[in-house]
Amino acid sequence: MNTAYVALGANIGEPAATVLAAFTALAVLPESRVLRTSSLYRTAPVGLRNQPDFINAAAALETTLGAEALLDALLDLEVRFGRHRRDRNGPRTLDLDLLLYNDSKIDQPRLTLPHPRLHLRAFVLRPLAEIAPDLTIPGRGSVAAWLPAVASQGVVRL
Ligand code: PH2
Ligand code: MG
Ligand code: MG
Repeated sequence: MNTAYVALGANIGEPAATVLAAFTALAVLPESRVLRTSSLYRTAPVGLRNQPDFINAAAALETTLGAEALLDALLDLEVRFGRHRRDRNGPRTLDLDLLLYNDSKIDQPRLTLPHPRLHLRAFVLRPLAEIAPDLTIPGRGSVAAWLPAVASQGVVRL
């Protein structure tokens, strides 16, 4: 059995409803079980600033899917929620990012684990710290230790 952490984000349509529906969709993924889901967070856009605020959240899964199969399942869900590939960096109906898979370190074109920017983003760290306060990011140290560095990023727990 494997443990995986997934980041959820949405900022067009009905983002809060979308993220809640995505929790439900994760719960019915094959060979997988949702262990924990975070609160929803309203977050200021990072990167491309001129776009609506996001709703972000995180989920912990237990799964017998391998990391690549899980990634495929997540990308499939994004499409089912109306995601178009043109929205890279721009507004999106649903973004599902695989953050961690056990303590795997993977560096492949399709998949980098741990997610390479996870430790720099309050919109990922805050929900993750809520569901896994003692979590360690392989090669980077604890989630808790990175939180102060991102304290100035606009994140409000709903
Ligand atoms: N996702 C991005 C880029 N910027 N900003 C916030 N607040 N939330 C996101 O989920 C997000 C972002 C790329 O996936
Ligand atoms: Mg993504
Ligand atoms: Mg993303």
